[in-house]
Amino acid sequence: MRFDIVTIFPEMVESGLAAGVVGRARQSGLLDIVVHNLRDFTTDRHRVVDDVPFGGGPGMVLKPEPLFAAAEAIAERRGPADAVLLMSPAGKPFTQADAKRLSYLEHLVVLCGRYEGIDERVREHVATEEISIGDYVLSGGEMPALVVVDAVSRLVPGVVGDAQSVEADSFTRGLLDHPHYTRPAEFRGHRVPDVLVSGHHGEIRKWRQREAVRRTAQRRPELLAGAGLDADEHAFVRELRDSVPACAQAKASAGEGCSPARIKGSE
Ligand code: 9D3
Repeated sequence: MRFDIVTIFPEMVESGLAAGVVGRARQSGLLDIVVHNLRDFTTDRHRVVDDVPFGGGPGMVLKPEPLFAAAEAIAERRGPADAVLLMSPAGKPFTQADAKRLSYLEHLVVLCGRYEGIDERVREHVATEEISIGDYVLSGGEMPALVVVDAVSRLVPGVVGDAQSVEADSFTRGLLDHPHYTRPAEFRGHRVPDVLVSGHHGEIRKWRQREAVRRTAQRRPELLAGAGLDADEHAFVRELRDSVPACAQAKASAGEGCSPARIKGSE
C-alpha cells in the first residue's frame, strides 16, 4: 500500500514512521510511504506556505497553491490517489471502521494542516475527506496523520507479524479488552485470578468474556449497544447496573466518569 504525506515538518513525520511495526513494513517494502515537504511546492524565494486570513482575524492560513501543487505532483509521480485525507480538527472523528475501509485502498494522500486553518478551496477541490482524531487541540495534523497511517497499516495483510493479534482485535466485537496477567502468579501479595492458572480453557474463555463486558459497562457503556450481547451477557450487565449506587450512575452519565475505585469495584 502507498501513502504520500504532505507536511511542513517532514522530520517529525519521518521520525514517527521509523520505529515499530510501520518502520519494519516500510523496510520490507509492504508499505511504500513518501513524506513530502510542503515548502518544496512553493515557487517564491522564501518558500512561504501561509498568509493572513481574508476578512481579518488572528492567526495564519495555509495557502492553496502549494497544497494544490503537491497533490498534482504526487498524482503525476506516484499515480492517482484513491483518497486524499485532510487532517483537521473540524473533520469526521476517525474510527476503526474508517481504518478498515481505508485499508482496502491502494494509494492514500494525507495532508497535514497547521496554523489556524487551511484555505477552504483545498477542502473543496483537493481533499476527498476530512478527518479528526478526537476532540482535543493539537498543534498540527502531523501526529494525527501518523495515527491514521498506523491504524490503517496494521490492517494491511503481513504488516503485523502475528495475524492472530489483528484477528483478536476485530474478534472482540466492540468490547473493551479483558484484563491480562503474566508471571509471577503472585507479585507483592497480589495474586492472578485462580481461573487463569487453572488450565480450564472453557472457564478461562467465559471469565475473559465476562470481564470484557464488565469493563465496557463500567467505562464505555455506549459501546454495549453495538456489541451484540447475548441473553446471558445482558443479564450480567443488568446485575452490574443494579449493584452500583444510583448516585454513581448519575455521576457517570453527567460525564464525571468513574473513579479508579469505581472501575475496580465490581463487588
Ligand atoms: C478555534 C479554532 N481551532 C480549532 C479547534 C483552530 C485550530 C487548532 C488546531 C486549527 C488547527 C489546529 C491544528 N490541529 C490539527 O491540524 C488537527 C487535529 C487536532 O487538533 N485535533 C484532533 N485531530 C486533528 S487532525 C488535525
